[in-house]
Amino acid sequence: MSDGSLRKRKKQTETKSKPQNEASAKEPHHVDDELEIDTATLFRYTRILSIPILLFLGVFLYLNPSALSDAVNAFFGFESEDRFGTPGVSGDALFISDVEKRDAVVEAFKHAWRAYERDAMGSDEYHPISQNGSNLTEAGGIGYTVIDSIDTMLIMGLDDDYKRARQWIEDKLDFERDAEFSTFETTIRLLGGLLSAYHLSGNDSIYLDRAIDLADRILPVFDTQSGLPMSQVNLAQRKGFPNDEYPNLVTTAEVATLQLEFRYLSYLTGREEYWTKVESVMKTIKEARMPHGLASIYMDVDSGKFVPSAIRLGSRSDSYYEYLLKQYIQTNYTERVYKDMYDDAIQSVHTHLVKKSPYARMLYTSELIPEQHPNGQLSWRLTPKQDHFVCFFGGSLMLGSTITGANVQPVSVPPMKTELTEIGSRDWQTGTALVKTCWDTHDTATGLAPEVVHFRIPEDGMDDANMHTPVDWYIKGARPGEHPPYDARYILRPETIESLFIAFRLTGDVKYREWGWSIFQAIEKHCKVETGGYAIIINVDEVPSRKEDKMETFLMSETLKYLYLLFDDTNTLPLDKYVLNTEAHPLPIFTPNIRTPFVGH
Ligand code: DMJ
Repeated sequence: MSDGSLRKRKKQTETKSKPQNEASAKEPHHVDDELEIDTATLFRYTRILSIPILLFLGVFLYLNPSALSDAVNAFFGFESEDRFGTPGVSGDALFISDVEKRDAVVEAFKHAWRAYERDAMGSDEYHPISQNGSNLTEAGGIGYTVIDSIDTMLIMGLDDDYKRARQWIEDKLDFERDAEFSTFETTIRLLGGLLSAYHLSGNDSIYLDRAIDLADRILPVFDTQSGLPMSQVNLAQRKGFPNDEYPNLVTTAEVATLQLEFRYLSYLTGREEYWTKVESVMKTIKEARMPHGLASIYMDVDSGKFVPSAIRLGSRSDSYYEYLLKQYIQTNYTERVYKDMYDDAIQSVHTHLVKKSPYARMLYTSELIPEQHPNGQLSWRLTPKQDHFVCFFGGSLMLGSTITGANVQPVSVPPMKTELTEIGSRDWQTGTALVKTCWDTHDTATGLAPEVVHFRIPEDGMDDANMHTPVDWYIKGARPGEHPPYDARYILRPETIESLFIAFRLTGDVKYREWGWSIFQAIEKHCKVETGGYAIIINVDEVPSRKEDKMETFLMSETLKYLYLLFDDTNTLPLDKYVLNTEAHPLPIFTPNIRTPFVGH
């Protein structure tokens, strides 16, 4: 813009000077006089013009008191007094796609999808090194990869790939499989994927028909004493089964992360049972509230109570927190009960789990591990362990603060401090700090973050262990020259990138794009399989990296989708119109047309 106005100004000067030169050719002795007159005229005009300009500026600053300080802060990169973050740098980037980077992400998606299509079309999972597919059970595939990827193709505008994938769904998809599948995974990846494809394709009925077929096969899992769903479902028998590993128990994330999908299906079909079954789970969870307000990772499927087990934001409870907020958003903020449950849970997280590392003061969330004493008493041991899963939480907190913690709607980008309540402001700051921590855990040899990190605490005994004492965080059990522990791997997970996408949308701060780009490049460098696809790496601190022969389906449904959205402009899937399920399948926000018993007033 400034180039254009400079060019314009130069042109005006040239046009003006022309008659002057003509005049001076005729009357060379009056050149100085004319110049003096011109200068005087110019001075007079400037004085006249300056009055309305100053008036205009005065009114503008009166109406936008922070405009001047914002400009200064943006120039020097200071945090504004009135706002969170540094607008200006920021704001403009929001509406401009970074086309080159966005297209690079599309190329990566094509590299993944087309290899899968070439070697394993229709198989549930893909193994890029052996160029093979495999199914989750011996009963045959259920379209795990195809359905999880199809909305990303629609969003990226990959029409030909999309048509072939749709054709596969029309011709080959079959849920009549006599085997047990995870209730949670089948819902978030398949039901979520089908519903999203239905909406994004402009209501192509094939997806809704398949979604209804699948949901009806899953519904019997809710037929338990407590109404909490069983972990496994046999799709052909239409029957729920417990998990072999922990019969009678269900995980909190699994039971509390089915709601967005079944509620949207209920909205589309008018069938209340989809709604009431998943809503009754939330009612059970609300009634089971423990005194500290936190959720353990396991619940008893008969009693509907929490059982003493780890408390954390990571695996087996992560998306419980995510869906509390998203259920409130999904129904257009009409169900107050979810706001209350969310605020209550987040307060407890702040009270009990949010901690800082000793040196760089990195903010993280700890775990609480229950310990049963011989006298029967239960105590909780704080463990400074943070799963990669937790990295969804920074972005989620930021989003929550602009909704449940806002005084006005919508808040500015980034929010003005006066627009957030005290709680909202706390969540915003915790959220941005957690996003930064997750980014900082990419400080590894590959630039990729491990599956699990531990933070230093005074009593960890690490100082005596060896010469290379970690400063703030470390990968537990990782020793040079030895086989890496499970925690050291990067399995193409999306959580940090998901938070970067949300943080960018809410702030417009380009640093989130820069961090995302750096992670994308690391994936390209260390996980890409030249013949096609991407693979897990078993140690983020080892270069060249060693790969494992698996490409998780969430690479195409989440990781690459979030990267694409990070570099695209805000018109694609605006956050005030869509809520993304935990597998990054976008579902539209709607106002519910049924009134249910669980209104929570
Ligand atoms: C995804 O399947 C979902 O995001 C789920 O909620 C947990 N995490 C994996 C990806 O890491």
